[in-house]
Amino acid sequence: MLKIIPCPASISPEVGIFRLTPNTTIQVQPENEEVCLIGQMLSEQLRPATGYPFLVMESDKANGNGCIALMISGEDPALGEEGYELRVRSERITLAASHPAGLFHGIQTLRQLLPASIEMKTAQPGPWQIEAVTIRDRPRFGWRGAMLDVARHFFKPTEVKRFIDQLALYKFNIFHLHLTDDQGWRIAIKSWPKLTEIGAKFSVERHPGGFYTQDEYRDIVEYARQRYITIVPEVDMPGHTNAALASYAELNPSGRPAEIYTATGVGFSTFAIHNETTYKFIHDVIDEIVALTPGPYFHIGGDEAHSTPDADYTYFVKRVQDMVWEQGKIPVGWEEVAKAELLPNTIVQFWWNRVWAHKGAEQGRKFIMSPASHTYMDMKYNASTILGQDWINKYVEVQDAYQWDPSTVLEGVPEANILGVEAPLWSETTATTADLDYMIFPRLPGYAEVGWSRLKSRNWSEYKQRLAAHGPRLDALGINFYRSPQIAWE
Ligand code: NGO
Repeated sequence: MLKIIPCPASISPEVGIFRLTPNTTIQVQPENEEVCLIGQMLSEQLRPATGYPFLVMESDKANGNGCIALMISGEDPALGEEGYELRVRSERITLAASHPAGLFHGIQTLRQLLPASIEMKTAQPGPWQIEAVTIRDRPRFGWRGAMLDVARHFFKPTEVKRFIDQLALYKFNIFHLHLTDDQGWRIAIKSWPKLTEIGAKFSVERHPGGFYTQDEYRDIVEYARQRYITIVPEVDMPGHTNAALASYAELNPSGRPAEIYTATGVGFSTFAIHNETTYKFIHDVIDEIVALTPGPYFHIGGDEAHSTPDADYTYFVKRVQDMVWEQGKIPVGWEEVAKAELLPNTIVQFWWNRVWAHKGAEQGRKFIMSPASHTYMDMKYNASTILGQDWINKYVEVQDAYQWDPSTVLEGVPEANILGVEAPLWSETTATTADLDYMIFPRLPGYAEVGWSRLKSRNWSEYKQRLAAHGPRLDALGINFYRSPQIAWE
């Protein structure tokens, strides 16, 4: 059994074995810069553990022996935008896709066909061999996301990139950055500098805060883009705004600045809804972030605005979604936004409350599925998990994270209206990379499979065995994961 996560659409075993040797080269199509870059990334990926050079060579005939050939083939509707075909034979490996994203995802499969020690940073003994096989693969959903809350605890760009690498390994293509909340504002806005001078000082419990300069943010976006991951920036509003309210008096309903807040309660903050300064502010913020963000989405939050009267809330959501749309992005909001009349393109992110989510379904909107009961990576695994939360009154063990299906989460939302899956990591209780690793793994590979693999090929008792084989891989990557007793770790 091949231990690939997410499970590919089709696997056909063949006869033979391919061996990586010091002479193995990576052949890329000439004059295709993107394929060339992917070839370089593959070379860098394989070099440390093998100690082999993996020269990247341009060649238009993928028939050399002892090479890994990467190529863009013609449009193959069966592979779609992100699919790939990987052929391993004793003579060579050929990876083909209609688009570069498919090649990138195919490389992640190739990594998983090699021994776990391929992920080590220092030279390992090998041997580095792969049994012959043909894999044809493509994702079920186009939105396979994870979210990181950098507002409750700030995470440095290097820490964020580490998470992006983890997402890439499991073929995620969306990374949602929750950039602002009551406890912190994490992105520099040049026209409103106090947001970061005041609003970025702290994290929860007055732990150190921080923020991304616009260059740092741009660099994160680019790092993700090279891994075929789209950044979705979120500015949460009109609630969850205390950091902004502490920075600028004029955004408050009272006209007085709020106190800095570093506890973890929710639902107490709101922008002044009937003050034009609020909309001037939001316009500037969206404008600056949009200029740094090539991806098509902008997330307006909208959750838990318990201090905003309902009529004000719907007025606000309508105005802000219009602003996002006029500034060229597709608005996304947590399910509460469906209380308002939504633009045809506004996307609803389901997390908990079915009443509001159903309003979105009645409006025929597209959905991202993030049910807290399955996808919240800040939920405890069991009663003895030290980190994390349990407000959902349910623990989220590895099986809960894996065994659910996006198409049966919400009645009245046809599969055609489900863009996919997203797993959020809220950071009230997680302050370090080790904390993040522990809450993210080993749940994350499960979300990858929920988003990527066909329902008929998903089966918990078989998945458990594949996940068990990822233990040594996560160890090799230095990931501090939860050794769930549900899994017979290898
Ligand atoms: C809720 C809340 C967040 C919390 C999170 C904790 C949403 C969408 N709003 O999810 O502010 O951090 O729960 O689990």
